[in-house]
Amino acid sequence: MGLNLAQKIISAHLVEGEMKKGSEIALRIDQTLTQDATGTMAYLEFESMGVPRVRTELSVAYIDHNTLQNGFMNADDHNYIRTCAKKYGLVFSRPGNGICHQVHLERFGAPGKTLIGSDSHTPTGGGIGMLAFGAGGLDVAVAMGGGAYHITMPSVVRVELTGKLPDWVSAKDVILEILRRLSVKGGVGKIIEYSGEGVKTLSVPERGTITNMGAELGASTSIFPSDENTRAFLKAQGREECFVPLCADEDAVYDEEITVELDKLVPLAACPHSPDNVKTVEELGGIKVDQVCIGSCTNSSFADLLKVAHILKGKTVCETVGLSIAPGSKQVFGMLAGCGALADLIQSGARILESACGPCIGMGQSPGSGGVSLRTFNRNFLGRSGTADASVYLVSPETAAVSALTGVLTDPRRLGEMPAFGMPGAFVINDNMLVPPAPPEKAGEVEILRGPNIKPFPQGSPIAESIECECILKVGDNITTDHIMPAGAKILPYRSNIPYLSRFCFAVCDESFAERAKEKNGGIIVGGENYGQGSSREHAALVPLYLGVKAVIAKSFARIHKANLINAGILPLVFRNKEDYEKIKQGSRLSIPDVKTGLANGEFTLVCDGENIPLASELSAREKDILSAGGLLQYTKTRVQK
Ligand code: MIC
Ligand code: SF4
Repeated sequence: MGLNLAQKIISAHLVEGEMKKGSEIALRIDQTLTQDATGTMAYLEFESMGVPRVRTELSVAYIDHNTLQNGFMNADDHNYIRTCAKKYGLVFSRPGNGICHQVHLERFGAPGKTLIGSDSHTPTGGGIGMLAFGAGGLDVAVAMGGGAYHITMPSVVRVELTGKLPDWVSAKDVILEILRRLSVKGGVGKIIEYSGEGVKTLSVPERGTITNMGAELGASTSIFPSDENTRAFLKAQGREECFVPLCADEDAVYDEEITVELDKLVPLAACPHSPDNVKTVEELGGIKVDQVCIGSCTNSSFADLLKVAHILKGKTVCETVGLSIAPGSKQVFGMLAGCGALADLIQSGARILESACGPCIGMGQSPGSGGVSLRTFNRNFLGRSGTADASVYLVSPETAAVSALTGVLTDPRRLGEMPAFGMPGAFVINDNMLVPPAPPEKAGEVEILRGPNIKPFPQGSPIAESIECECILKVGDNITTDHIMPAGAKILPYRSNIPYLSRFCFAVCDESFAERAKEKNGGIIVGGENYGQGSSREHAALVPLYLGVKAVIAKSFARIHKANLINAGILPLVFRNKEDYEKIKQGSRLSIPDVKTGLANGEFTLVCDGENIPLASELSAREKDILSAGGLLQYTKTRVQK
């Protein structure tokens, strides 16, 4: 029986376990990446492990999220990460060099390699045939130290692409269509593997758009084969030597199969406030638009922005619309300038932002109150734009650009025939913003700079015999880590200061949560389905830990957040009978007697206001040991001591 592509890369990197769906496997990790909003914590954790140098083939530290520098905090964090990179053996991508996923695809991604990154959109690397996972900072720290990455062996879904995209319909519409069909929970526990004739019609950056937003499906990762288009991209990036052809065996077996007919697709939009709330641009009609933002790790490649420049050339942005554009990398930015397209963007009235995440994570460009914002990004969660009552629609760059001109949501197909926007034969290569690490013999001389914004992080304690507390918060389905630990310009600068961050925990759902949690000395949180979807930020576990949260009981969990809870030493428990969710109220008195036995056999009894509710834990033997020890750091330290 043949192997699919995901299985081939997994088997080449398997260090523990069996490639059996649902069982825990450990993978050797070739490359890691961090960004600055999760990176400070990851390097603090790496330092506390006491490993002198990274042990991967390549580790890169990017600065792309917190670039507003509104106060000393961001710059302090940059300096901390820069000096850590120098000392511990990482490449440092300076602020201004671009968004981690875009730059990684351009300069480092290589087919067949494994990559983990402290950012949920790390699967962008699947566009170049890597097996790339988003992970919590601590998992990345362990991988930097040479440790394996543990996951539950996912099932593999084959998405067969047939035909070719019509004019003005693009890669964004492909992934929006898949989100429409599968929902934000549809990819949980799965790897999405693309194949079929349609694959050949998509370039690596287009594939990257699709694998990037596989994160919104909740998928473990997404991957494309490595073929002649991959070779052409690597060659144009001056890295043809990294090319290896890779695809599934002819008789490969998949757990599920779906087909997407590219030629039948139309321009789509994800409506507020979820990436799977997808409708056609046509059926939505001419909604009035106040703002358009183009960029992010989903849609900011050179080809994307060339199309935008072509649409805007010689025209003026509608007078009631604010258009901002952030090129994905210095390479993209520089090439737009070189070919004159940047001048077309500027002349149209677009406001050009630096190459960074920017508005995607609420760092500026918040829409006005009640505003409608069209964005080429990947997430439109409530409040993420920085304006609580804004309506954010996720669209392709083509739809965004034409709508910026008309002032209403507009179908780009009205532009008529589309000129060819081929990939350049050669990208302009200038790696001067990638700083190499100090050679090992000089590493001792590098001083780590720690500004006052960098505070120690909370650490878990060995599992308690029993838990007695209150249900301090009850929330519904699909709670994102943006709800648990919001980002945005006011909060993001404090990512290395957990005590300060804790004031904003769950503020989107309940402004009094943090105060209450402190007053009551923590407690238990109750959630619905897919609890913790979205961003990989481990702050969504570390901050609740700091506030005294002992356990989260949910109908189901999102993968990365569940791992982060375990790593922090917080028990993730699920209802045996989902209807029991209704029995618990915020403020209910809860107790879990005999936690240790529960952990050992996976069965817990929750006593809620006198009634017994059966709970379960879905944990591997290793995860149980981590929770017993009080988190991954304690677990790793005791293993090292032994
Ligand atoms: C995001 O898109 O939400 C982020 C900001 O990139 C996060 C990481 C973070 O919270 O720092 C992610 O996707 O993991
Ligand atoms: Fe940055 Fe947005 Fe991509 Fe997250 S989703 S890495 S914030 S551009």
